[in-house]
Amino acid sequence: MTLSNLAPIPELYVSHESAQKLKHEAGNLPSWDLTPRQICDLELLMNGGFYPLKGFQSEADYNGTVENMRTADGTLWPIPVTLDVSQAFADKVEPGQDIALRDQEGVILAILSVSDKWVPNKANEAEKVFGADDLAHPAVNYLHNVAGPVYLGGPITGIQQPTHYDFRARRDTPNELRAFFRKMGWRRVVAFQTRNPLHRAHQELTFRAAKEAEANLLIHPVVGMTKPGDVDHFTRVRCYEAVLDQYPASTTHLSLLNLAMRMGGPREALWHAIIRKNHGLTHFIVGRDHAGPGKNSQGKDFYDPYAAQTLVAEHQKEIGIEMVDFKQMVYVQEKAQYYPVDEVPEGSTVLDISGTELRRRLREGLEIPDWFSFPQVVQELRRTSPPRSRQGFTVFFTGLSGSGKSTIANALMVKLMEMGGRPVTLLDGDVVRKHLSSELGFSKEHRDINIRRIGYVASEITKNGGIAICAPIAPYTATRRAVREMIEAFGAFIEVHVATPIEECERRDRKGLYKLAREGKIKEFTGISDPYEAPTNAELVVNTEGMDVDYCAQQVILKLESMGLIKA
Ligand code: PPS
Repeated sequence: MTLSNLAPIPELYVSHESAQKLKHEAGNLPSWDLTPRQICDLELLMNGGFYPLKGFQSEADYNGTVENMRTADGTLWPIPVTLDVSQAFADKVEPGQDIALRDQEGVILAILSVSDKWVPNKANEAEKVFGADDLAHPAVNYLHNVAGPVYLGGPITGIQQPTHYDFRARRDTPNELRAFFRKMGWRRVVAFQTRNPLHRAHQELTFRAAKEAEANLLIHPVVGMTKPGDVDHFTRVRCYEAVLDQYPASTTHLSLLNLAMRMGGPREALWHAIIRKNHGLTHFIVGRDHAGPGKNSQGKDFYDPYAAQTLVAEHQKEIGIEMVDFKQMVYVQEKAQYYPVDEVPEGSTVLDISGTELRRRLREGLEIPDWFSFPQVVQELRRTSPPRSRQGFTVFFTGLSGSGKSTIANALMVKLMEMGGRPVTLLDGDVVRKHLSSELGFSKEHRDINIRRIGYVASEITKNGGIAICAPIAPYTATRRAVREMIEAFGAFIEVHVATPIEECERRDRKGLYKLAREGKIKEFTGISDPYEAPTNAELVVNTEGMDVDYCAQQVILKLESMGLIKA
């Protein structure tokens, strides 16, 4: 029978006095401002969640992890934990040097003694770790479009843990959880990993899993980073708290895990199991399509839905944690009860609501039945996900100079203002360059900064329930995708490709810029001496050739209506 060894796990922190001293000394070191994902990784490195790693992986450990899920000394470790940095920073640092790692406010959290610096083969990392070099996978997209080009590795000296102001009482380090289990006399505990709100099926499943394993239950949701577009963790935690009452008193605990998920399916499930072992758990629930990222660019699932269970089953002994495999629970109408899908009485009516269907009902303000979820959970979800017609959104026009973006955007703005209900802001290319980006030129780097600024402002507007209309050229696919992700975290993103052909734009030449560009007097001019990567998956394509502006704006209005964003 599996019982936990609840002795403390090694952490990477130095004593309080040494930390104070180190902090002073570290002021003179080159310092790296950690990204949100790196802060999550660092926290788990320092508090033992990633035991036995002692820092960001060296090149040899990284290679082993990528190629065969083992670090150089043979330890099972399926997901790379590396410090990606910019080329400019990498040029300033050499192996043998110490660097200070700071959070986003500039607080020094740790010192990294750099032992390795290398340029990774990202395509290979994507293929081996995530199964495909396909940008539809969020971690692959992160790897190519967010992560820096150079990796640094080396041991960490922990100075202090990252500060969290939210849900402090619900966050536990591995040693805090171990101490809690010791204090409660819990020697068999099963963890439930989740990045979604809990509904009745999950409650039923976790309750059964705990019963089967004769164990206490730890609801261990991820609050670091999850899949772009997930319900935000503030809402989720309020939902988890509401569900806690549904379990028998003092059998169940809720603790938040500041992990940055990669959505790596089977490898990620294995990683989750190791992390749970480090938190003092004896059992771990692995469900259907654990940590699955959804569909690939061909519309197929990235992973076999049961590959995660197979991989964890193969390694559970080595990790020292027992897998409890998730039987999908479905509601049987005649019995008014949940059943594992393989135990449903013959001939009965099975009811289920998929995640997509739930989101549709929330979006459209439709009924969510009591058999599906708890009233408090539905109420929380409705509070943060009002129907689409009351949410913020962004209409993002992209197209060549002179394609008609600004004209349609202006017409759209006044039509939306005429309808009323939500504040409307127009972030036109030229206007932004005057007020937000006046120091920028038209190099690739500057265009990217410009578009990201627009994306940031639009995401804030969207988050706060307004309508942002953007109309820059935005010539690069990767940057448009980054903006889409920033915005989709808060509301809808409608990309409108104003696909007026270059010949027509040049014929119009409303600002006389094409002529100057042809004469070489304006450099890096989009469509002439600089690329325009046309969108392949825009929500709407309009061509202004021979069309009047009003008609084009009307097409956008119809699109918004069909998406439920405005009411007829
Ligand atoms: S970008 O690429 O999205 O950052 O461009 P954007 O901010 O939309 O700015 C485009 C406007 O700047 C004028 N302009 C140029 N455009 C493209 N390439 C070069 N080199 C250039 N130099 C100046 C041009 O008037 C664009 O406005 P629109 O409304 O698109 O015609």
